[in-house]
Amino acid sequence: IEVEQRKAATPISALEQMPDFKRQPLSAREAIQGLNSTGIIAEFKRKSPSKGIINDRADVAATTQGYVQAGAAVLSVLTDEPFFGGTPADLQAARLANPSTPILRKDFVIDLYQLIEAKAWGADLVLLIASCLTSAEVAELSQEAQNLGLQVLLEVHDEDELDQTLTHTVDLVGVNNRNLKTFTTSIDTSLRLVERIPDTFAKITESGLHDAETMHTLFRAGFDGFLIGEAFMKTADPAAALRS
Ligand code: IGP
Repeated sequence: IEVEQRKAATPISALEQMPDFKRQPLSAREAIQGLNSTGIIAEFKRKSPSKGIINDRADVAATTQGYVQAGAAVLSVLTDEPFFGGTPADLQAARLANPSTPILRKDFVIDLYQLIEAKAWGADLVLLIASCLTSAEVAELSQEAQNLGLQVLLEVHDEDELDQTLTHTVDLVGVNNRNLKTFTTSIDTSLRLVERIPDTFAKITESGLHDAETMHTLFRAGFDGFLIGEAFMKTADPAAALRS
């Protein structure tokens, strides 16, 4: 519904006029798989359906800049307002504050229009969630993202989603440890699925990561990247939480 409203207010031709639409996107994949990368994708998230308000004071520019200084390889910025309290302005502010770090537009992408928005707002990659899309939609949207020069992180929760939706136009595969029905997280999901992801994709483990030991276990299991939100955002100084 909000997508329809934005479409009516801002035609594609207007998005294409925005300065960042012409920007050359950065490679999240390289940032994560590079030799000295921490592999950390640090997320800016004010609230969530599972936790309610996590942090309603943090400033997006200062927080994302702090994340980068603390070693984040990639940033993730929520742009979904109803569930996560994110806005397009958050993504644009993160872009402005961090010119050389890849940024993920974290949202429920179901439409080509949202890919064009992502590019216009300064994102380098987009999330496609297998549980929200058919395999044909994943194929089509990931191809369109690639045409725009955006990388794609495909999020899966189980073997079926992975087997049915994985396609060569995806760059990174994320295993979400959060069960969307119960909201509980278990890294067993990641440990189970990692072997099924071909090495041609960067492998990301998402959600419920709170300590270095768990990350080390997941690193040894074969993950290149770690998507972390709440563990940082629930503190008064999210970037300090990443440093420690
Ligand atoms: C981060 P956490 O538990 O560290 O805050 O999780 C991220 O994985 C989570 O925000 C997320 C998400 C999503 C949010 C994963 N997939 C899809 C919105 C939509």
